[in-house]
Amino acid sequence: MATQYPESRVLVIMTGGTICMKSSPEGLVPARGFLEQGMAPRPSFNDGSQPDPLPVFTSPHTKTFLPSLRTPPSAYSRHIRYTLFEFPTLLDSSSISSAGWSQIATTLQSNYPLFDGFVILHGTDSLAYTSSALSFTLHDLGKPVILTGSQASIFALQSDAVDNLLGSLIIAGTFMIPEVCLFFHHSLYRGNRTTKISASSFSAFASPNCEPLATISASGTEVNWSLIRRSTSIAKFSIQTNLDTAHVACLRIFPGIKPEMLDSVLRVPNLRGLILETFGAGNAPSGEDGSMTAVIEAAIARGIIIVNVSQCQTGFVSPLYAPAGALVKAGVIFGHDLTTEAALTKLSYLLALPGLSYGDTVSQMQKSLRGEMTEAHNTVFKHPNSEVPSITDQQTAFTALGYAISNGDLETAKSLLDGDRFDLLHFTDYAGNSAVHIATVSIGSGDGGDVLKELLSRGASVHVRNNAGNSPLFLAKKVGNERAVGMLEEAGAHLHVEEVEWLGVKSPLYER
Ligand code: ASN
Repeated sequence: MATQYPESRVLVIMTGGTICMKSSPEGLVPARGFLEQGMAPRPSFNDGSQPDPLPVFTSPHTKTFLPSLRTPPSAYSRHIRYTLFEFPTLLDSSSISSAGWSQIATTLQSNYPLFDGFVILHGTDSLAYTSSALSFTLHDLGKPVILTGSQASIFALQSDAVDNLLGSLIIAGTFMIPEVCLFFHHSLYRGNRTTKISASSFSAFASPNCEPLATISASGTEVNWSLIRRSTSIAKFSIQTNLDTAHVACLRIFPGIKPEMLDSVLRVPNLRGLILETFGAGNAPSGEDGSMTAVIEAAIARGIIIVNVSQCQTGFVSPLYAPAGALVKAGVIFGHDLTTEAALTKLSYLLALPGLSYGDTVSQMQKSLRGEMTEAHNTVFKHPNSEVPSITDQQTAFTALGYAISNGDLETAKSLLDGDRFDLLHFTDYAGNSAVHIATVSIGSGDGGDVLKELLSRGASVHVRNNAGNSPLFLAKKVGNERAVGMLEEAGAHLHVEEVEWLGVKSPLYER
């Protein structure tokens, strides 16, 4: 059925969790048939238009066509067209492992050019771990990846499943937030900042040291664009699989802990790293005559990386008190405000990176790689005179940017982008054209390409489509601007499925 609104394509990946569970004699277990039984019968997930099946790679070399559905138009005048790929084995998320994270990452990589955004359905028990792990695993991500689940099954009479899933679908198909996020109970969080705080409340997750990236209310979705991170390296999306969770451990310090207990964990054969959950601002007992500290020093001398994170939810670890100072002297890395989930998965990720030396691992551990920790210089930009720039101000600034881009005036473009209009990178004109669209059609053989390069190196998205559904790459190909085509492809751009048809390009990705 033809529709007057554009559509975004979203792939929903089902890994299991309560959201799809049904009762069994053993208790709740994951059940198959989520799209047909859980989504298709609900009008908010299905406008009744019966769209064609969509191609999905169920493994890197196996493409199948899976049934698709379309939501009614959202408040953003857009349908979300989606399909759902159920993993062959559905898990209670307490059984997730590094292999499961690799399976998710590989599925995202194979299907990356086919969809505008991704929603991963997952149990809540280990959701914060998986969200953290994926944030490191996915390199140069340019599209939204949103993890969600629910506290009650979608088949239960009273459940949070519909709200969590619908909110995730709409955000993934509407806003170009190129991060691994966790959406729960009306809030979108940076995945690697989250932790599960309730075993039963619908408000099950918190992000204690980072504000939500977006919130949904009756007045719509408010995105906090100043917090959104964008990859600023001009590179294509790639993945790192097989995180080394087998050689890291986590230990919570408690009053009365004995040095032998710590020592026996640190002597697990082939252990490479330990996350030490300490008291308050990073303190641990030094033991009688420094016996605890001696155990730690000896382990570090054997090449084990020990990371200090706080048992407290907010604040950060620092060598303010003498016990924490002793840990610094012993060579323990201070994880600032990392959650345990982020610290554990980050260390597992770094240990899996090929060719990373011990020194590099230690130094990467202390840097923010994906916004997982607050760095001193990581402050959110706020203009002193204007709390939030008004829409008219932004439009004026964006128009000025458009002129600068059209004239190939790099200096003016830079000064506008440097100013207080940080979100000019995601702003669009009345036709939905972003700065990258404008640069793409403006650059010639002269120095105009510098402006496009500048935008890309500031993290401007190559995947945003204008109101006509066109990506910057499509425009560049249409006008035969080879220079722009090259630059955009280098930054990971690809044609959207409908653009392939319009241009008459042959692509094995989309053919049956
Ligand atoms: N045990 C479930 C899981 O994590 C909990 C949930 O999804 N609410 O798979």
